[in-house]
Amino acid sequence: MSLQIYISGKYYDKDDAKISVYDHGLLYGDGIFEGLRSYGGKVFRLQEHLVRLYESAKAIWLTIPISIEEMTKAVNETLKVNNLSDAYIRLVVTRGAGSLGLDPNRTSNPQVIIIADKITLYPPEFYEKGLDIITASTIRNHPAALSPRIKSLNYLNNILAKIEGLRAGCIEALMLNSKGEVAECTGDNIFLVRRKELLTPPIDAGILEGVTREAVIEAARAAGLTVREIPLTRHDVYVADEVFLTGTAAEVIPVVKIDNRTIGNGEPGPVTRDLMKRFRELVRS
Ligand code: PXG
Repeated sequence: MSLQIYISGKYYDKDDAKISVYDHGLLYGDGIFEGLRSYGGKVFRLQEHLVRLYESAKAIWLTIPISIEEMTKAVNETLKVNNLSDAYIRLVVTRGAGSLGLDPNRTSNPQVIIIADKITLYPPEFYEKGLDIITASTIRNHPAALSPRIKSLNYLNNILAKIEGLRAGCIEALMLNSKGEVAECTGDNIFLVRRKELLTPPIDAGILEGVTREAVIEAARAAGLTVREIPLTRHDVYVADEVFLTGTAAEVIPVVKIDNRTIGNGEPGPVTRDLMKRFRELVRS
């Protein structure tokens, strides 16, 4: 049986899962999404992801046609229908099909799409040796233009930075905000370790409030580490003892080089390794 895709209450074979070319999600990137993961059949922090989804919807004046409880059921059911236990889940809510023109009042029926597929992981050597990344010249969206807290279908800001990274041979790229402060990577949040303290940019640096970021902050505090959410500069990154990234896809991944500068001694550090281990235990618990 081919992969079953959920679209607004019905399941379709992967090849038959289709959305109108008049959907404003396609025409204007007018919609929102979430990327989730399940481990052993259980979706990690499903409620947190769904709260963020419904808040993103509210921020763009989009009413999701089903309740958060119905969405919870639909996500779990999509996993079951596809017999998946360790999976990547992509949830998309579009504004729906309408006439041409920006006006969302001319659309009807927002579409809810749930794709549950096999997860493709980064090669293990990235976790063992650490990533080499660059700072992109593309700055993160200004929060007053399009808040990075909204996980919208407008991901071109991140894609442009990702292309800069890829063209430099890196799978991730660091993005700064309009003040020149460190914001986040294209699909991951960033943490520094400095003198046994964990430092990460605050939400008002213009970043996505990552679910993995929150889980790592909790795990670090439970392990007795001090965690501070403070504005950071590239200087802070370059002189850090350790750097790592967090995200649903990457989990916790060390960074050992940024802009051709070696971080710490050039190897994943002890705090990063410990948090990688704690995170793996957390998602399996
Ligand atoms: N910053 C940005 C800009 C992101 O898009 C994160 C940080 C990490 O957030 P979470 O909640 O995942 O810890 C993200 C997450 C995909 C995909 O398919 C993208 C993300 C997550 C999962 C899948 O591109 N972005």
